[in-house]
Order: sequence, then C-alpha cells, then structure tokens
Amino acid sequence: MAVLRTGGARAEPRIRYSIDDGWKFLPRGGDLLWSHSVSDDGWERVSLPHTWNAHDPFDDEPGYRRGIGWYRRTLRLDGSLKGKRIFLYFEGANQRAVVYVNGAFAGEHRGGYTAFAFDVTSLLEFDGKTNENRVAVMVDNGHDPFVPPLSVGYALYGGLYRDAWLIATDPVHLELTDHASPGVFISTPSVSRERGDVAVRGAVVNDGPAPKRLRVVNTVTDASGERVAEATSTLAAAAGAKAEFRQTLPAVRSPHLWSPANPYLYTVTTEVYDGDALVDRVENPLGFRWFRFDLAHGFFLNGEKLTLRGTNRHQDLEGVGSALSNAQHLRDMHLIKEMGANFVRLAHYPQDPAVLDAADRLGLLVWEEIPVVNYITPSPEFTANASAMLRDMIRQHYDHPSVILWGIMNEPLLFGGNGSRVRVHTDSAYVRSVRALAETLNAVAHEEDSTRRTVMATHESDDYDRWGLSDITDVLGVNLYKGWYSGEFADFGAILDERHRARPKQVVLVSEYGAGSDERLNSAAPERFDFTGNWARLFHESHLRQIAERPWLAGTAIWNEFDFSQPNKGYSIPNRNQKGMVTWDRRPKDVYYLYAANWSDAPVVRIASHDWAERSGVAPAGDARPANTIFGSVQPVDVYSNLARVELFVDGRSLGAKSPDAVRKASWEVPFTPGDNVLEARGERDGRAYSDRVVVHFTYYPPMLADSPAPFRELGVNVGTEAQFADGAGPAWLGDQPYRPGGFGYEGGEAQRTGVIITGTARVPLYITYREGLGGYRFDVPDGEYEVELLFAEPRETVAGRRVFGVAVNGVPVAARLDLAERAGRGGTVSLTAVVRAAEGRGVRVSFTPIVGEPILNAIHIRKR
Ligand code: GCB
Repeated sequence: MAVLRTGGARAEPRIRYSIDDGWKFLPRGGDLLWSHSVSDDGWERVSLPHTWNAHDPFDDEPGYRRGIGWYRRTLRLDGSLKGKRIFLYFEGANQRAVVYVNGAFAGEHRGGYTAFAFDVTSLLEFDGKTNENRVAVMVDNGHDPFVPPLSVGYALYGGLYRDAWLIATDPVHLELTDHASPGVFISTPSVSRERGDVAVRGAVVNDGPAPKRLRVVNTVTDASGERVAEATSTLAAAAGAKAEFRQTLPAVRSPHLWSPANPYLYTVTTEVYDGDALVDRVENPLGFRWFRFDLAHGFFLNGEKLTLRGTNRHQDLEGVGSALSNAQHLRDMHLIKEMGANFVRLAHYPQDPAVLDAADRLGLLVWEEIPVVNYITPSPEFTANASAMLRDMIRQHYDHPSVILWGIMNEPLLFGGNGSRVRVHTDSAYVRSVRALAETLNAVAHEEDSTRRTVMATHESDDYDRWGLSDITDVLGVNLYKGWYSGEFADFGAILDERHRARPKQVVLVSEYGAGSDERLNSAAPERFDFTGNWARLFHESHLRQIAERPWLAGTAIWNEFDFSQPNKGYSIPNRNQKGMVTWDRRPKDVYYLYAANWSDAPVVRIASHDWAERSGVAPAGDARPANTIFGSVQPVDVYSNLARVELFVDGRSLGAKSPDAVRKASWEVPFTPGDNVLEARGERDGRAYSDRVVVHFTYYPPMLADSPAPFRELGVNVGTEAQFADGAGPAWLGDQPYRPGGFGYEGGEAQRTGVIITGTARVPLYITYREGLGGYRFDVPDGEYEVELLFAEPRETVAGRRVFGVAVNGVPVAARLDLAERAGRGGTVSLTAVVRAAEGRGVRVSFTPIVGEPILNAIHIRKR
C-alpha cells in the first residue's frame, strides 16, 4: 500500500493525495460493516471512480440494483502529517454517503451529484509505526422521497463514482467544509474592454490553539504567468474560529476577455500567511466576461450578440456507467466543442469538476442544474435537501467563468405528487407546493450568486403559465419535442413565436429538442419515431432552419449530445435514450456533422452516409409512388459541408459540384451498383483541399425477383416499417412493402410499433415493428429450395392464450398453434424456420391463420439453399 507522504522541504502548504485506489467493495448492507473488525476478505478490490450499476440497468432483467454498498480502505499516513488538519474530500457519491474513520462517524452527505468534505483530524490515529487508519463509506442509491431526484429517465448509478482525495493543510487554512467549496469566491463586479474589476471573498479557519493575525494575499496572473493585480489584507482569526475576508483588487487594464471563441483564463492565487510563513494556498480560474439576456435580441456576451448554440450532456458512458475517468469527461467536452457548440446544459445535475474545468478552458458557456426532475415531495425535508444541493453546486462551481445559468428544476409539473403523469393540473395543494419550492430555490440561487441568472426547464404544457411557475426564474427553458413525441417538427418555430407573442417579457431558451436514432436503421421514407438516422437528420435540419429565423431566441440546446441510459424503455436499443448526436460508446452519428457544418468554423465535409454504409434497394414493378419512398438503385446521398462548393464522386466519377444550402447540405441522386461503391466528397477552402470518403455496400433487388441479373441469394424484410436494418451481418434487411406479383411483400394487416423491451437478441430493431392481422407474406422467388426464417416477439400480451395463430409455408404447417407469450413471454423473441420448395413459378407464400386474436410478424428472411 502506498504511504501518503508529504513532498519534502519545499512542500506546498496544502497537499492533496488521490485516494482513488485500494478500496474494497461489498455490494450490500449489513451489520457493523464500518468496523474493520468485520473482515473484508471476500470483498471486491476496486478503484474509484466506481459504480455497481455499470451493467445491470442494461441487461435483460428488468430494473437494476438500488440499495446499499460499502467501501473500505486503509490509509497509511506519513508521520509528517501529524499536526496537520486532514480532510476527506469526495467529488460525488450517489446518492447518500456516510463516512466512518476508524469506526467513528465522520459525516453524512445526501445528494448524488455534489462533492462533500469532512474534517477527520480528530478521528485519525498516529501510532508512530504504520499510522494505519481505516476509512469506511456506506453509499445508498435506494429511493429516498426526500432527496431529489425522485423519478428520472436515466439510471441512478450507485457508488463512489467520482474521484476522492485526502487533503492535508496547516491548522490555519482556507475553509474546506463550506459546502465543499474552494473557500474562495471570485467575481468580476464590472468588466469592460478597458478594465476588469476583481473581487475575492472567502474564509480562513484557525484550527490552532492560539489567535492569529494573518495576511491574505490574492494575486491575479495572466495566461503567461505574469502578475497583473494583487491585494493584501490582514485578518484576525480567533483560535478555533473562522474569519472572513473580502478584497477588491486593483482593476486589470485592457483585460483579455473570456469567450467561447477565445476562452482566455487568468488565475487567482489566494495565499494565507502567518507572519512570513505561507500556511495555505489555492488557485482558482478567472475569466473576464459580462453577459445579459435581452428580451428582443436574445443573449449578449461581452456586449455582442451571441446565439447560444447548445447541447445537453449526461454523465454516462457504455461499459462504465457514471464512473467516467477525467479523460473520458474531457473527451465528451471536446466532442461538444468540436461540433461547434458554444453552450452546454449539464442535465440534470451538477457534474464532475473535470467537466467544469473543461468548459472554462475550451470555451463552453454552462447551464448547470440540480436534479429536481418530474415531481417533488412537498415537505420541509425535501426543500431543505434541494436547497442544500443548490448551495453545494453554486459554492463548488462559483469560480468557473463558463457558468452563466443555475437551473433549479426540470419539468416539475410532468407528474403529480404520487409520481404519475398528469396531463393538466388543477390549482391543487401540490401545484402550490411546487410553486413554493421553485420560489424558494430561485431565492436561494440569487442569494448565493447575484452574478448568474436562474432558469427552469418546462415541458410542453400550459400549466407553467397557468399556475404561475413560468415567471419565477430569470430565464425560462422550454423543452419541445415536436416531430418526435407528437406533432410536426415544422411547428417548432410557430409554437415559440406564439409564446413570444403571448409573454413578451419572458426570456426563452429552448432547453431540449431531439429525436432518437439508431445507426442500424435507415430509410428513404423516414417518419416520426422510426429511429432512423434519416429522420433525425431531417428533424435537426428543420430545427436549424427555424432557429436561424428567430434571432430573439436566446439559444437552444439539443437533447442530447450523447445517447445515455434510460432504464425500462423499449426503443430500438433497450434501456437507452437514443437522441444523441453521438452514440453511447462515443461515435459521432451522421447528424453530428450537420451541426459541425453549421456551427463550427473548422472546415467540414462529411458524407451523411457513414451510418448507412450497408444499403439495399428495390423498386416494385410499376410503382407510382414518389421516388423518395420506395426506391431502387438510384438513392439520395447528402453531404454536410461548410465549404463553398463540394463535388461528389462515385467510384472516381464526378456527379458534379454543388453549393451547400442554408443548412449546409448538398444532395445528389447516386446510381448505386451492386457491391462496393466508393463515395468521395471533395471541396476546398483557402487553397487547401478537404475530403471525406465512405464505401457503401449496395445490394439490389429487381422488381421482379425472378428477373435478377445475378442469381437470387437472400432477402430479409424488416416488417411493419419502411426502415432498412443493417448490422454488418449480410445485406441490409429491406423495409416492408405490400405484395405485388413478381416481387415480395405482405398481404393485409396493419403496421405497428411496440414500446416493450425486447429481450434475448442483439437485433432488437427487427422486433420493435411488426404487422398485425396479416394474412400472408409472399416472395415470388425463382423455383428452387429455400430456407425461410420468421421472427416474432409478442408486443403486448403478458399471458398465454390471448394471441394464438397458425403459420404455414406453401401450405405446409410450421406451427399449428403459435402462442408467443407462452413461448417467450412479452418481448421475448421466437423464430421459426422452414425449408420449402418453390415450384412452377409460384414462389414462397407464408400464410397466417388466426385462432385467438390477430397474427403478427416482426421480420422475415428467405435464403436460397
Ligand atoms: C425530457 C426530459 C429528459 C428526457 C427527454 C426525452 O423532456 O427533460 O430528461 O430524457 O425529455 O428524451 O424524453
């Protein structure tokens, strides 16, 4: 075990040791577990960040473990730490943590997203030999009606999921236990291009036995390390007491201003001297910037209009849950910045210090909020916990110049007091409690910080106006999902215009808009809720157009930058919210580059087909539908680019150069040939060439299957949708179509979609849509022997006997009484395979015979033997 040592002669007065390693973990509660007299032999060895829910929200078992987990480790302290003040500092534990040192209670913290620090000096023992001290932490992520959040659409991962530290200071030190803040609060009371005023306040704690006269020195250095301002004051600190200081530094002349384009950071170093001895020192960032929200013109930074081009960020990632390393947090922030965003909403909770630090350095304006989401428990205890979280967040992140907004709630009227969805609220005691809580939290935020604005995010409902919630915060966040959960995306702007007209005194920010997508689903006829990348692209293209037409809007934020956990939801990736610009394992989707082309100054040229590199095409005989519905071997290809002109090449042949349109999109009709098609887009800027390349593998099915130029091999259909499905294992499964002689397709029935969780397969997208009540499915394939695979998942029924049907292929029964719920339960997958001969030009016909309820089919595949 590493010994925690001080750093030698020229030691910093304050030392911070990582205590991430060397923990043992037990995923349950039990008696006396804080005591090291109870053996931890069988406990798992873990390092922080750690969560016990990295995997279980995403397996086929419903739910995930919420409850108690214990962590223990031994600290071997260097003898030189004796006489120091020693603190344990946890950046976060979800959601209640109780810390013990050497078996004694050291402190408790409620709330899963803010840091906490305990002074454990009096509990430590120096035996002069090993100086071993034992730390135990109980973490509980069980539901607590008094700790927000109560209900959310994301996983509440349990554990010590952020870094932890041991901090050793002199007995005289800057305050560490004021809501785990840095103990120093920096503000810029007035900033202009000519001068920047800096004010610093804070508190020094004298834990020594004698009163002290201290000197506090604050120094501002610029990015090159040059000292540009300094102030000193003296402070009398009684023994065992804290003393506050407040300094105004001499103005910095012609300060470098902080902005997303140029996130120039100064550093404020705060030093405490006892006589000539330096007893404590901390550094905090400083940015000179000023901002305001304007009713008619939106947002202004440093006196200039800046449209907030934003996105939302959740803190989870495939494989690690919420326990991201700082490098992983930083990668996220880079992805956001490189997309061209200048604003990020940290939804729905305070995030890792590395995130705030990155926002300062990269130049991303921040809305940070506390997790009061969906509903509240009207009670003084809930209010107290929410207020404490808000104070934690504000004090901990006060010094970050990137922060402009403190959020107090998200969609607090979505549910009623019992946690179930309420469409229209009446003037109930519950609504009045929500309003009272909003007023309290808004007042707390203003009291804590007069330099930022407050905000609340609301869902689409008149209740916020009707019951007086929408005017409480300085800024109103509007979450709007037109074209996803309901309605048309084209209505987005009109809804905002109406709000602007009816309530001209409200500063409005669109805090969420988004559409789910899955790279494996693509369609030339995309529709709402089909989870195709194509719909997401149309949706976001339209939003970009509409946003540009409304300069009065302060800004917008995409929901969400990254796919994230959504336990118990059954979309095409179960337990996942798929509205990300980037997948859960951090691969940018095609739609990410739409934003990059529109928002970023860096040259972008991207063929929006990387997510559709395995394509199939078919043109039914005599099809009179518009070319963009069912389509053959000529298919549209879009390129997103912010270059003046882009030229598209297919297998080296130019299809011509075009200028991208208002949303930086240029489109070509590309004649695909069976096999690999090499697409390349080229453009230039300032004499430099930029290009993008993707190989699209194309499979073509002629309208008359028997007429195939190449022998027929296989054909899969994603039944009940026009979306193709591709997972890299063979040609893309085609979208569904009605049967026409010579081709393939369904006979009768209705296309449907299920929201249940599909289990037991990696090919979930094939099962979320289906046809119900169909009579048959036909393939007019050439004569020969075929293997037919039929895929099913019961979309509704939970008990046997409610849906029973017979299946036959070319008249031969495959299943006499198929009962999917009985075989595999709701959402479980069932597949039937039949080998059949097609003869005399009659092809293959699957027939469905209802016995109880209606037959269904989710997907079908036919392969020549
Ligand atoms: C919302 C919520 C957010 C959800 C999102 C969605 O309005 O604020 O937490 O994840 O909708 O995707 O449904």
